[in-house]
Amino acid sequence: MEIHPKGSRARVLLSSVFGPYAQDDEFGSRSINPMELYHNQVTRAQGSFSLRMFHRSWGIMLIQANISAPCCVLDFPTREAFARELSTNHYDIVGISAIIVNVGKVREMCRMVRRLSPSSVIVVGGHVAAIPGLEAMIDADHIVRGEGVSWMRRYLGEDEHAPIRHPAIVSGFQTRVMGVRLPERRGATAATIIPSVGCPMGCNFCTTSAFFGGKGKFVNFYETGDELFEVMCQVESELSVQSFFVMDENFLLHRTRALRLLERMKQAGKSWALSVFASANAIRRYTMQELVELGISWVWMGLESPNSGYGKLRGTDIGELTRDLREHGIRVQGSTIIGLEHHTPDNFAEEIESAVGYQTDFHQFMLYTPVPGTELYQEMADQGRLLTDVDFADIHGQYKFNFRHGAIGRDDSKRFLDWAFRRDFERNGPSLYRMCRTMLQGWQRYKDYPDPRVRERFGREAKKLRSAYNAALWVMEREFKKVNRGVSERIHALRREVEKEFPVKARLTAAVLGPILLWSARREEGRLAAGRTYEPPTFVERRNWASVS
Ligand code: B12
Ligand code: SF4
Repeated sequence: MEIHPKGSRARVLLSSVFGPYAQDDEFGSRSINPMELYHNQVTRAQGSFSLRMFHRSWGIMLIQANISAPCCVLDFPTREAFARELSTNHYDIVGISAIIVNVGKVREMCRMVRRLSPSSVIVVGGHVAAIPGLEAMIDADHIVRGEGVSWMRRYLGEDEHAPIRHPAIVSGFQTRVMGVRLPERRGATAATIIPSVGCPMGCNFCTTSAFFGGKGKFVNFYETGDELFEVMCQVESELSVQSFFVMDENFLLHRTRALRLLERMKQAGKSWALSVFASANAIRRYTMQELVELGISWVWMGLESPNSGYGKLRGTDIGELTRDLREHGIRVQGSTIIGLEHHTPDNFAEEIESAVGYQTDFHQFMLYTPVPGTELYQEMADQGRLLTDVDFADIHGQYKFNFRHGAIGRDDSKRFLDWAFRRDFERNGPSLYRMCRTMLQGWQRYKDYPDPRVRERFGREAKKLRSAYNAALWVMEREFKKVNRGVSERIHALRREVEKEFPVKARLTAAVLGPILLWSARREEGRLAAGRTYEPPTFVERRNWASVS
């Protein structure tokens, strides 16, 4: 492979695509597609109770931490900030990171680089690279498919097999709920850890699996539980955290690594909490005791319909599994796909009712979407079912089908999707309430557990439950009377139980903080109704910069 003539002395800019994001514009921003994980695709129908926060662009942070060239990461720039960076600093390489929906922005950014920094080499990476024929759509010098750290190291003439240095990443920031922006105390937010990319299960629609090699393939940054443990200790001390957002598509699938991590955690007395993504078949390979002792406190899992035939669900009673997890204090984020091949207008409501019936703490709904690069995309293309006039900016699973479904029309796909979100909210209540319910179950079950690490973890959660969360329950109970009286009564019962567990503190906070939160939640409802949106701030981070002459 070609190496940049300046090697490690080349100056590198790594940028995410420009905002603002939560608006409709000609570059592909969509108001329906804000830069907020939960509000975008999980809690978006939950009004002021929606959990809102931003996440940094971890791919370019990881690349920056693993090259020795002087490198600037520009995250969430505006077009003006991107132009300013290009004009005020000389860059030999400009790397742009994007996903498919943002291809229009990549095109514009390449154009800007050619104009403002004509001698820069343009490298485009991330999921956008999966678009067939991308070379003809954008003016870039290199389009990188798959893992980027090793590519960039090779391009700079560095050792691509050197150990991966993990950056200290605070997983989310500017969190707000019920109109209140949560204080950003050091150590209060989980750190992101990225053990691998890709997933060997290779479900036909899965874009992350396909991008990193497909079925049977993935890239491990940390092979063993020992390596992972060391990295987590390093990040723990850098950020003073005890909880981790583990960004691995199927963390529990790597059982030997996970169990070795557990061993090391036990030896060192680590009371860590882990939020993970895992498929049902992977979760089933652990006992509840193992999961709890490993600190699994939140799990994101696919709940594709039992009639869909995906291997990861085979032999699993999803209702029982999700209930079990919650009863052991593990919050469950379910993910349901709308518009699978067997869905019809006749069976759709029943399928959603059964998914909603799992009562997971969070529930993501996504349209079945053939995304470029996946097996499903190829199948649909071969069958002539892809709709060719859909803008890439609208292919993300939260708008309308980009293919011809056998029984459901395009406009109906959107209606069904919106209905699923609404139904989940109305039937189960705000996710914030459901989370509190699971946390209480965990506390009640494990407060006297023999392993002090486990007691300590549930104790930390209980602290939140008896303070701000109980005040939030007080508000939700009131506000939900208008939506579903039955749910409001369930919230009331939960609040009573919390107050029985923590009689003084919980009652006091509900009485003092409750009315303030109620006021702020109502104010937020007003703002949202008036069209208020939220955008992440721009980050500029330079590394190895002092060595630049
Ligand atoms: C965190 C996250 C977000 C964050 C935003 C992060 C950000 N700052 O942009 C939030 C929550 C806001 C978000 C939003 C959305 N997301 Co998102 N997100 C993720 C998630 C969970 C993790 C990304 C990550 O950091 N991975 C770990 C890093 C290490 O991997 P990576 O980013 O792929 O980077 C590696 C390579 O791609 C490559 N690389 C990346 N950039 C570059 C740049 C250069 C120059 C080079 C050489 C290489 C390179 O090297 C990196 C290291 O190997 C992924 C799922 C996943 N498992 O990756 C989905 C994912 C990226 N999101 C996706 C989607 C569709 C969306 C949304 C449209 C929401 C939706 N409807 O689903 C919105 C779009 C928002 C917007 N307006 O742009 C899809 C992308 C699909 C696709 N094929 O394009 C993914 C893959 C989820 C999925 N399986 O469907 N997302
Ligand atoms: S199990 Fe999940 S992450 Fe793995 S391929 Fe299937 S959908 Fe993708």
